Amino acid sequence: MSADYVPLEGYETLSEADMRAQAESVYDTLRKRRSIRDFSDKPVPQDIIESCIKSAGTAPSGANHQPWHFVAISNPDMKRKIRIAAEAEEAEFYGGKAPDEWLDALAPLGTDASKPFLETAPWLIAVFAQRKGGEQVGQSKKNYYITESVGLATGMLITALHSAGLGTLTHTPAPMGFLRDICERPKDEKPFVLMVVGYPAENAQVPKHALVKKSLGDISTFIT
Ligand code: IYR
Repeated sequence: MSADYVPLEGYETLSEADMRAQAESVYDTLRKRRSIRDFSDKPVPQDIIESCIKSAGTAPSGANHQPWHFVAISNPDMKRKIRIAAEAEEAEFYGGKAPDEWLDALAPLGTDASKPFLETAPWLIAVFAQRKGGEQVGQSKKNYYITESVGLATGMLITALHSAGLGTLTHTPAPMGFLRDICERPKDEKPFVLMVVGYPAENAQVPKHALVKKSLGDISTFIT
């Protein structure tokens, strides 16, 4: 089968000044993102969540197989089930399973096995990575670069949610197998991350240490 190409659309060449302003403006938006653990129970309309998931679905992926599935949950019974299962995993984690080095790394966060936000926040988005799939729904070809693809899509989801003014927590209760069962997803899908989404509570607090990001010089090397 030969490749079928069409003209590129949707790129507008900006002046360097506009490009600079745009790039700085995106940075200014993204640098304000924080992982939130204190959520308001104020509802968020479903259509906003849908738009953010559509943004995530534009991510690049191996062979364009789009190896992801997003389960968005606002149903209180489902949120409760997820909280109970996640807290059971976390109780084991904090109660002896986690190595000391890991617990030391988490100490500045002050996290523990209690996860009330899984019920308080109006939306949970369980992200699944599909081992099998294809460009068309229902195919079961091999997928490629699954972790990279789903990671990119999740990053774009977080960017969309934050840009829409919502707070998020990237939550990874380990192991997450319970999410597949509760969300009734097939065996060849692996839970990737559980995004907690909503408005930050009015007096939400964030850990001070996470405000500090590595500098441009620390995270990059320019070879010109
Ligand atoms: N899943 C646990 C532990 C945890 C692990 C990491 I790495 C974090 O950055 C934060 C928490 C929990 O959610 O408490």
